[in-house]
Parts: sequence; structure tokens; C-alpha cells
Amino acid sequence: MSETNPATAEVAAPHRYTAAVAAEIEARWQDFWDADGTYAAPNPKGDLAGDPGLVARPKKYIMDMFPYPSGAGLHVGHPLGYIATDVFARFQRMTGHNVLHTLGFDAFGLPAEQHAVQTGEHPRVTTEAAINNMKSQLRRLGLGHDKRRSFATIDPDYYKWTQWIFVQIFNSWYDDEAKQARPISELVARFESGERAVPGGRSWDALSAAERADVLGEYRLAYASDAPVNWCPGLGTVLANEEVTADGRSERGNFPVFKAKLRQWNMRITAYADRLLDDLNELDWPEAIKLQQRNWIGRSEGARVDFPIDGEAITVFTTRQDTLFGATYMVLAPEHPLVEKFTPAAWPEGTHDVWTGGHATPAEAVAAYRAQAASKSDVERQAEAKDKTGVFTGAFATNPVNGEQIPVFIADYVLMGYGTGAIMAVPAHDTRDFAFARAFELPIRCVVEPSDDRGTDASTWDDAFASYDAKIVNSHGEDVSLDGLGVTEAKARITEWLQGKGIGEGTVNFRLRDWLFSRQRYWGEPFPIVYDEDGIAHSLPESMLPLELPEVEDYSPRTFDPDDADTSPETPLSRNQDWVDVTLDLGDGRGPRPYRRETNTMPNWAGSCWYELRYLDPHNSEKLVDPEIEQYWMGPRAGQPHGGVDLYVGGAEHAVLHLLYARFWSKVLYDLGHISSPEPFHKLYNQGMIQAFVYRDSRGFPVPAAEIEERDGAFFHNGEQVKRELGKMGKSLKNAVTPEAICEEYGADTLRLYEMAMGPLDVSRPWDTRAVVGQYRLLQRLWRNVVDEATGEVTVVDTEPDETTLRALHKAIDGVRQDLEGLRFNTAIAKVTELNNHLTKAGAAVPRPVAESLVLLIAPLAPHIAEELWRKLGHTDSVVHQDFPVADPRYVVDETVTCVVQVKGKVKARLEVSPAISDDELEKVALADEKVVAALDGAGIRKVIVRAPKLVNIVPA
Ligand code: ANZ
Repeated sequence: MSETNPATAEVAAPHRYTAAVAAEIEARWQDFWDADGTYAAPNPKGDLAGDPGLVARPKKYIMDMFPYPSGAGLHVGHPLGYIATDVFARFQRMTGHNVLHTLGFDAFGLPAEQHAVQTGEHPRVTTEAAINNMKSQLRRLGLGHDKRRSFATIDPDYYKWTQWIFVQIFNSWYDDEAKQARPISELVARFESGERAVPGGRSWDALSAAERADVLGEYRLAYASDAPVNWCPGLGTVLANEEVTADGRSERGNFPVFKAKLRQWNMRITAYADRLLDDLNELDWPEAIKLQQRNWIGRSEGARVDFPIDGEAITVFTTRQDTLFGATYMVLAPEHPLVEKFTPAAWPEGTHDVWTGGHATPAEAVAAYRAQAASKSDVERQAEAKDKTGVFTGAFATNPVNGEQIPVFIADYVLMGYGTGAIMAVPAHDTRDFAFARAFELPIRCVVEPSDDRGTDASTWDDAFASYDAKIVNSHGEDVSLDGLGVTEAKARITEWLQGKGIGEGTVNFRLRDWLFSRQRYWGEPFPIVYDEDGIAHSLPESMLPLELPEVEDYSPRTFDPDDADTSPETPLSRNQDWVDVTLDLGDGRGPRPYRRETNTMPNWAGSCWYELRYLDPHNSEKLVDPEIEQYWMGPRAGQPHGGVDLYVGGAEHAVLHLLYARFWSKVLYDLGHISSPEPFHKLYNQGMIQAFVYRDSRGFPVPAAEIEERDGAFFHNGEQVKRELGKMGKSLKNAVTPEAICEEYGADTLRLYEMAMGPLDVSRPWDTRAVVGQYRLLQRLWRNVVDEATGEVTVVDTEPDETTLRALHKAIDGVRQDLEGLRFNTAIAKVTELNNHLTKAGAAVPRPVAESLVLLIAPLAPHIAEELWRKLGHTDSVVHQDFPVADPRYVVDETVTCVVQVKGKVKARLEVSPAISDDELEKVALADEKVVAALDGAGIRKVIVRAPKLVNIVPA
């Protein structure tokens, strides 16, 4: 009899596990779980307080990166991570934890707005429809979420607190001494009292309101500034550095991005650079992600050194102050403000032709070169391979270590936004400087002894010699010598010397820039900021939050020719005068006044910066989260000194965006005393991607994967041979498979098992619909091991399992337990399958304890069938909160030795134990043995002598 032919199956076996049975079971238990609140995780207090027994257990907070509700809905690739966290959460529930697992929606942002613009429907309408669709798709998978805790970032109840947090950040500054954020009022008090000098030297009292606002703007952690930003005319909005690709284009839409001076909101994330870096060490994150964050933050230890010029100085930043004697020229970024100042009217006598770029005067040369540099992105400017360009400024500066006059160039490989925007060039030991020196015929002087055989005459080299592990040579001046020192010692020596002379100091430089936080969009959180008649920004009081997005006719962004850099953004909210111009009493004692609202909106990253906190206490109208509840779920504890979510699962693409921003917000909230955990996510796990085959016709266009025929290893569509490649799954590649389709054919439990069985969770794997049936068969065999397919009766028997079955069972329990704890779901499934096959092969009715354990083992993975079989086995309470089976070590090891247990010197029992059993473990096993208990007959124990693994001698009291 074929296992999979449903037609014959129904006649011969009306009670077989089929897709129809699965559908019925799954819908029934999903309804039951919802009605019963099976997945409700009780808080220690508040509106979600509940079962104190559950609250008293150790907690586990398990979280997914929440989805962005797209109109296209989910394909089978999307829920991989959600199923994985669900399996893990279920396992944790069964191993004695109070488990918080829920899912919300990240629903502001560009795609929804773009979609709305295309369809003419309001983004709220399309977004809510997408959320509802996704919710029902996810429900079908049987995910055990505490639905009371779910929300979307577009809910005014939620973004009220996003705005409130913005206000806290706006009203704080970073105290470098205390190394933490503090309320800005404390800074004002220090300025007022004179405890801290006001920058500019005037007294606080003497400053106008606007001047005070300017001073505070230099300190606030959220501030508006006119610094150059990434302007993307094609999208009609400015972008954060993190949203710009390595080729200087927008990550979304792939449009050109230009540098433009526009007044924008920023977050002073750079104040936290050190802490963001240091605290990474305590986190249980993939090393690759930590590395990406470290590189993005880019801490460089080096020195600032002043090079005298015309009675002033050009300050450079270098990480190789040990090579100062090898500096043969200097380079300023073309935009450097000192360029004009030192550029002489005419070329100095004897100026080399290649230095002038063919221009008649230095001023001309500089102007021409600047124009050329302005049209390039930072990335283009820094490209290693390209020819180095630049031009001489006509000026010379003095190398402070040896008094040499060295020429000052401008070149685009030096960026204004890094270090001081000026470098000393050491061509012998820096590749870019070497290429430049060759192009401009500048001297190349070896000051670090090469470890290869190229010799110390750098004029003969092909490339720079860059090494940190070598000796310094050719480096002695009048009162300082570095010759013979290693790089590290030389750095220390020269830094000390520079500091002593007052012409330099050791310093740390970061690559990280402040986070550009405003967008010219409609579909985002409005800023809780208004401007008074003097243009001073004020934050709205809490009583005015949420500041809701106004309903508008025209929410479309104003976009421009993608290549036209000479455009500037227009905010959709600015088109609504009624909303923009308001009279408000901000409660600051100034009474009602006219204000103008900020018309930018927050970036879509804002809502995901703190959502882990809101799940904890989602309905709190007084606070973003109750401190006791936050401490309960997320607070610091042993092994998690910075607190945080116990497991956070999501894609690796968020390494420097969301994950960095969320860490920053946590730290600010922590500093200000609102939460106890300075880190949001203790353990991070990146799931792999589900890939899919893409079939392309002869023109290269994708054809529907579902219509492909395979013949002799070749692929055909409508008779035409097509090419197969592995790619992403999605509508555009015509290879999307929906979870509904798989659920309909096999049921959600099969889909869950298949996704988990495909391979290790962190590895990408190709989807293969034809392979799904393998997991379906596993469930059918499982069912058949418990239920008679002809009668529907439970077939288990109340007999003792035999030794081999016990061994198979306990080995499975032991392995599955370890695998589930370690997120190795594929190997866990393999072990369950092995046990199930053992029972099938045995051919006899399955002993009840074995059947029950098997059902419990598979419950986290395939919860619906497990719940059904559990009830069929006669239990009245849900499988969800049962204890996960514990292996009996005696049956786990393959080889056993016989241990003799004596009571009062007489042999009372023989135990089969592992040869590796510990004395403690053996003692426990012996004392628990029935025969031993009987022999002791309630007598106390005076002494136990254990000689593992062979002997236990018990002396009763
Ligand atoms: C002299 C030198 C000698 C350097 C040598 C390197 C090697 P990281 O490690 O990334 O911080 N630099 C400094 N400011 C720059 C700017 N605005 N644009 C482009 N390059 C800049 O790199 C620091 C090094 O990059 C600095 O150390 C400087 O070159 C260069 F054998 O100074 B170095």
C-alpha cells in the first residue's frame, strides 16, 4: 500500500494522517491555544500579571527581528527564523522557563509609502492590509506567540513612546567625565553657576535665547546641524551613511547620492563610540557581526601632530607617528578650510611641472582640482587601485622632527570627514602615499627596516613596505631618536616627545559618524519638535504626545532627476499649513505662543530601536516600560552583565544599521535611568537564507519555476530548454512558494519540520518542494505508531519497553535535548526520525511511556500533531507546558559496566552504568534504585563509599 496516495489511503485507512487531517487538527488547536491563552507569558505585575508559579520560573526572552509588512505577503523563505525561534521557545517552555515570545510589525518606511504612491491608496490602508494578511499567514504556521504583546510601530500608542524617547535624547548631553548621558538641564545649571565655562568665553546670563540654543545644540544628543549630508534626489530624501552603498548609491533604489549642506537632525551616536565597542565583548553574537560593528565604529589609536606653517600649524592625524622622519610631503583634503590661507599668489621658483597640473597660479590649480573632486563620492575617492591625482598648493610646511620643508598638496584620497582632513605622507610605508609620490616624483624615504630583501633604498622599491612588526631606521633628529626601536616603542617615544614640546598628542579617532536622523517623507514618526519665532527648537511636553501624523491628501514625496545634485528636498508634511502652524502652551511658563512644527519625519530605523522594551509592557500608558518588568525579563544577571534579550534571531544584513542604533538607544535610556540593561540583545543568531532555483529562458528572463519539467537533468519550459541557477526566492524571479500552498498539501507541521530539517539554521539552503514529502512521511509514521489507521483507536500498550527500545529512546532524548538547546534543529529531527523508525521496524504496539516521550520530543517541532496525539493518549492538559523528557544516563551510553551496590556489605543490586559515570552521579543512581531503597527500608544513611563505575557501598545509620 502506497503511503502517499490519499485516494487509496482513505478507503483502506480512514484514520490515516493526511493533509485533510492535518488541516483539521491544526485549525482546531490553533483556535484552542488562542482561546486558552496557552502562550501568555505572565509579567510579575501590571495588566499582564499572571500565574505566580510561572513567574517564579527562570525567564527566557526569545525574539525575532520583526517583519516589514509588504503587500506581497510571505513566501516560504520568510518564516525560517520565526519557526526556529518558535521551536526554541517551545523547548524552553518545556524545560521550566517562563517564555516571552511574540511578534510585532515594523510598519513605517519607504516601501509602504512607495506602494501607496503607486496604488493611490493611503499608506495606512495598505500597511494595515499587509499586516492583517501576514498575521493570518503566520497564524497558519502555529507560532506560539503571546499575541497580547504584539503591536505595529505605526500604532500611535507605540510611536508616542518613540517620540518620547526622542525628547529624552534631545534633552540630554554626554558628560565625557562621567562617560554617560545626563539631562541637559544639568549642563545648563553648570553653565549658569560658572562651574563649567561656556564655550566662547561669555557668561550664560549674557547670552540671548538663540545663542544659548546654539551652545546647547553643540551638546544635545539629538541636534539639528548644517553639516554635509547624503542627498538622494531620486528618492527625494536624505539618507544615513549606513543606507549608502560602497559605490555611493542609495541602498534602496540604487540612485546616486550627493553630498549637500542641508539642515538636518542628527543623533550623537559618536559620543558612545567607545562604549559601543567595549560592550561588544560581553555579547554572545556571531564574530562576523561583531567585526562588522568594530570596523564600522573604526577605532584608530594614533596621534595628532602639528606641522608649523607661516606661524600657524596644520594638524594631521596619523596612526604611524613612528614614521614621522619618513614624511616627505603633506596632503590636505581639497575642501580643507586652511587651503586658501596658505596658498601663495604665485608658484615658488623652480616648482616641478607635474606639481602644478599645468595651471598658471596655485589659486587656479586649487580651484580646478576642487571642482573635480566635488563630483566624486568618498568611496570613489578612496579606491585603492586608482591613479592618485592631486595638485601642489604652492605652500611648504615644516616637519617638526627634523625641520625639513615639505610641500603641501591637496588630493582627493584624503577625506575631510576623517581625522583632521590632513595627513603627513610617508610614501615608503603607505601604499597610497607611495603611488602618489611616484606620480608626483616626490622623495620616498625608508624609515622602517624591510623584513624582506629589498634593501633600505626606497627609490628602488615597487611598492610601500607596510609593517607593524619591524625596526625603525633613519630616524634621528637633534633631540630625539627612534632608531632601533620596534614600532610600538617608537610610537610611545615619539608621542611623549611631541607632547613634551606641545606640538602633538596621542589620540583616538573613530570612523563612526553621527547618525543622520531626519527624512523628507510622510510615512514616518513626526518629530515632537516645534520652532518658536526665533527659530529655536522646543520639544513637546509628554502631555502632547503622541503627535499624530496628520491625515493628508498628498503624501507623495517630491523626487527629482536622480542625477541632478542641485536640488533640495521638500517635506510632504510642510504642505499642510494647518498642521504646521500652531499656537501651543508648552507648559514652560511662556504661555500660548505661535510655533511651527518640524516637518521632517524620523527614519524607519526609529521604531525598531526599542521595540524589545515595549513587548515587555505593551499597554503601559504611564511609562515606556515598568522598571520592575524590564528588570524581570531583560535585566543584568550572571553571564549577561549588560542584560538583554536571551535570544534574538534575524538576518545578518542588519549588522551596522538596526543593531547599532538599537544598542545606542538602549545606552541612552540606561544612562538616564529608564532601564536596567545597557544592551538590548544578549545573544544574537543569524539564520541563513532559503534560496530557490531560478529558471531563465534564452533571453535571460525568469520563467515560472512551478511550470518547469525536468528531463534527463535538463530543464524545460513550454518545450523550450531553460537554464537553472540558484538565487533568491521572490515574486520577481517567479519562483516564490507560499506557505499556504505547502500547508494545503501537507499541513503546517510538515512545513515546519521541512524548514528545520533542511540544514543547519545558520546556513543558506535551496528550497525543494519535492523533498517536503519526506517530513510528511515522518509524521504519518509517527501517527501510525500511536493510532490505528483503520479504527482511529490508540494502539499503545502498557508493557515495559525492551532494552533496545529503552536505549533508542534515551539516546534520542539525550541528543534531541542537546540539539534543541543548541539550535541544531536539523540533527534533532534526524534523531526523532531514527527513534520513530526504530519503533516502526519493531512492528509491535508501542509501549505507552515510549510513545509519550516521542510525542513530547517532537512537540516543539510539530506542535499540532503532538497536541493531538497527547490528548489521544489520554491527557487533559496541553502538551505545551509538559516537562520535556530527561534521559536516563544508564541507557544513553553504548557500553555499560555492571556496578555492584552493597548495603551493609551485602550485594543488593546490580546497575548497568556508563563507564564514565561520576562518583556523585553513581551515588544518586544507586540510592534511587528500588532494590536499594527496599533494602534500606527507611533507615538513614551513615556513609556511602563510591568507587565509580563498579562499586557502591552503603552503610545505613
Ligand atoms: C602617516 C602614515 C604612515 C599613515 C604610514 C599610515 C601608514 P586608519 O587606520 O583608518 O585610522 N589618514 C588620516 N586621515 C586621513 C584622511 N582624512 N583621509 C585619508 N587618509 C587619512 O588610518 C589612519 C591613517 O590614514 C593615517 O596614518 C593617515 O596616514 C591616513 F606608514 O599617517 B597615516
